[in-house]
Amino acid sequence: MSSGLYSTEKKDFDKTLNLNKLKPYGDTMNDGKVQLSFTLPVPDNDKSVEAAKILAKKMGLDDPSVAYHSALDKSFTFFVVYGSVNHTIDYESIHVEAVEVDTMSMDEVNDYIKEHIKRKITVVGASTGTDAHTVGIDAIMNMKGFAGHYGLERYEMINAYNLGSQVSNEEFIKKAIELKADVLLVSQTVTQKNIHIKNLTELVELLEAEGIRDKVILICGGPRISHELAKELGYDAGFGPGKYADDVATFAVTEMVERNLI
Ligand code: B12
Repeated sequence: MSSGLYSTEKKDFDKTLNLNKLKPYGDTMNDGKVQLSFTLPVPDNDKSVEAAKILAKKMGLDDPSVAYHSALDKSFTFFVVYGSVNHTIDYESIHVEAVEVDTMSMDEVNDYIKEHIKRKITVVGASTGTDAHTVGIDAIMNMKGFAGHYGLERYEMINAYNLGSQVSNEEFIKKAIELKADVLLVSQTVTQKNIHIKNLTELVELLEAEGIRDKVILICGGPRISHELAKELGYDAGFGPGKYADDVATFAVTEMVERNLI
């Protein structure tokens, strides 16, 4: 059937993908459709629904519609709003500094170490400073791994030491020296008041003062860590969500060989 109510022809729809003016895709190109959710600290009523729409318009949404609203208690309301974003992005002009390695599998990393480094390497990791979050560093290091990626403890050619959380920078460095670490992994989750910047910077300064900064591969990671930020702070690499032990191991071993730290 080519016409009528159930026609599948969509001749009138915009199909132009313009990467200089990129917009969200709902169900046709350039429709700009998005969904957002938020809470307003006011009661759930007609006035607050209107307030949610006005807010959405101010955020750049055309034709916002409140698809869902629900009282969280007497004076807080949760909203789900749909609309079409009127902003566009010049996708072509975006430059992201990213770790550029072709990730090897666990077996390939082990073989690479055997062939190029010819000894087991030592990796020491921790969630440092006052940060109590362990799940990120565990995802990278624990034997059982995370999301289908085995952690570094399972790698035959890696001696992996996970020191846990709330490890001071001084303690971390002491342990790194004692274990003759080749690679240091630092996890930072809490970013309130830029505590992660302060803590990560202090670690670099202490490593420099000890004269060992250039003798180790220094990597940080966490939900708000990018490679770009890590480089700015004096780290060799930074990894955020969606990165796993194999990504980190590949970077670390190839960097060791490149810098002749073998
Ligand atoms: C679980 C959790 C806790 C648990 C932690 C338990 C534990 N043993 O870890 C507990 C209850 C203790 C906790 C406490 C707090 N938490 Co909390 N917590 C969370 C929660 C729900 C999940 C975090 C998590 O486990 N993610 C899963 C892991 C796998 O993801 P990930 O860390 O991003 O790791 C991946 C990558 O980032 C990367 N990665 C991470 N680390 C590293 C390191 C290296 C070297 C590399 C290469 C890669 C890498 O690899 C991982 C896999 O891809 C988040 C909210 C959320 N949904 O994310 C809040 C959250 C992180 N917590 C938060 C806060 C504020 C706190 C507290 C300060 C609350 C309080 N006022 O007391 C305290 C912190 C106290 C302290 N001193 O640190 C905020 C942080 C806000 C901010 N940006 O600063 C969040 C975002 C909640 C929120 N929305 O407000 N928390």
